[in-house]
Amino acid sequence: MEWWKDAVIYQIYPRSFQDSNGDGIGDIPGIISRLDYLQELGVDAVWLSPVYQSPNADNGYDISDYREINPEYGTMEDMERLIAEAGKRGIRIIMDLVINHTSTSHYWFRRSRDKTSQYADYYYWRKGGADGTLPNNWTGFFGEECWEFDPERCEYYLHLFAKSQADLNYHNPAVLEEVKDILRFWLRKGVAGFRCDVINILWKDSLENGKKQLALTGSEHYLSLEGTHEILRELREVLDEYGAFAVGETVFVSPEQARALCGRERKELDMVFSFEHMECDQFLLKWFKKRFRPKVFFQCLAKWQKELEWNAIYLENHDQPRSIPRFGSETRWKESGKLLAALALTLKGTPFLYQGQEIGMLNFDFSRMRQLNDVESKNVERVLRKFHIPQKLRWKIIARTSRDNARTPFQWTGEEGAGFTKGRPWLGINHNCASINLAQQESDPDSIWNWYRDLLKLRRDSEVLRRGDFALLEAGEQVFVYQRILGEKRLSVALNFSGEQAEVSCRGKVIRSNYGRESFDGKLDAWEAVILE
Ligand code: TEU
Ligand code: CA
Repeated sequence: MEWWKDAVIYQIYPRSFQDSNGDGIGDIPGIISRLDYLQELGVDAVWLSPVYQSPNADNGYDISDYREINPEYGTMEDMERLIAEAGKRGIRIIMDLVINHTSTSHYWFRRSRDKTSQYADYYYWRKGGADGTLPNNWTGFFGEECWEFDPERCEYYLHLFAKSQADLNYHNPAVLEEVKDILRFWLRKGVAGFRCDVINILWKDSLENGKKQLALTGSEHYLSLEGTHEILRELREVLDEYGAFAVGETVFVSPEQARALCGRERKELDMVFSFEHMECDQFLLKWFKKRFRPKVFFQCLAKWQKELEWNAIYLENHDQPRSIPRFGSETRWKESGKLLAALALTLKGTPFLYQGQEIGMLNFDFSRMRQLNDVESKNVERVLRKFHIPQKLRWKIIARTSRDNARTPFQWTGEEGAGFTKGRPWLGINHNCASINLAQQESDPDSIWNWYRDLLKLRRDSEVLRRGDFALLEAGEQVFVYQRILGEKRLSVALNFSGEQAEVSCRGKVIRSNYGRESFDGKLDAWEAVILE
């Protein structure tokens, strides 16, 4: 029945959504207390970033027990209550499935240190060279080496992410069987599906040296290989037992590779998060920013719209800086926030909204490293130091790219603690919460939040917006104009990504305008979005 094609999915980063007990950490009872809010906003499903037991080296993306809830977030009973309470409100729960690696605190890893144990081959263990060289020349995602020596086993283990995130060895069939059991465990509890973390790198074909590259040396040995497709087809069989859904986070994929991962006939994933549009303002790596050129962004989005039958649409998540300062304008916060909402909710595909996006939250206002938590930012700081990059430049690089930009607590109110916590928040709350907060926006009919709510309703009521084909009309330096077409029905969307007026050739009856205009003569104001019939 492909319910996800008509759905809008809301991502919750549990640590930062709602604290219920004053310890400064968001939790599951907190999420439950906000289900009415999500229903009012009008979303159909929630993707929960990981809530499993974890030592939190990477905030839950380092899992130490897939069948336990992190006590900071609550209990298994809380989780079951969340699934049930969400269900009562017509909201499905999607779990984050992190199966490329586990925490080194997982008992599989701990036992894997013993070469005679049944877990000995659950990970990639290798000897280094006699002269102290690492098993190969690969480099990891977090800007560091990806081999760590374990004194107990006297071997190195592979970790493409942080040191305490050891990559699982899918050459050992027992690993996949474990994963299938984990899927069943959660599907039996009633979750609707999974967001599959870095799912296109599961299979490593060999551990030979890679071709030297500026980043991710070795990646030709694991990016989107046939072995991964085979794993996904096995997982799909389990998902199908429950009619469950799967979206894959897929790094460095081309449209062709994406089709091979989520084409209907492939029986693997339902859709993928691609990254190309998120790379428009960077040069090789996210740490090297280049000027954002709307045209490049539009062309990229249009390309993916054309090349894929169905896309997962997103402008924000817990790994990316906020979208307004990035693709819009902080000085025209409200207009550009609404413009980005119009983009996210009128493309063809399943929109994923990230918590706080619906009230136009901005990047953090920290001023020093000490205020950050993100393991990636800390590693990069270390690497930049090693290369003697001066402090000022280091901070500049990290401040605009750090993942903590999206991880500051949700701004429910303008009070101290932002309605997020009565205690000391685990990560600093942005001082702009005095003006940017939900309470204010709920009471303001012209707010970004009310605009999101309105567009969500428009989408629910409009089959052409949900299912219609995409046709590009214009991808210019400032304007993005496209149509959604279903049979005789046709909607045009015109977006001006600039602070200057712009002209477009499409006309029609105004359905929505973020300037509240009633008729349209082809002239768009600064950061204006119009939807025409
Ligand atoms: O992200 C994978 C991933 O590609 C990002 O980490 C990306 O490399 C990075 O953000 C660039 O800055 C997933 C999760 O979304 C992320 O939160 C985890 O840290 C990572 O996997 C490891 O599990
Ligand atoms: Ca708490």
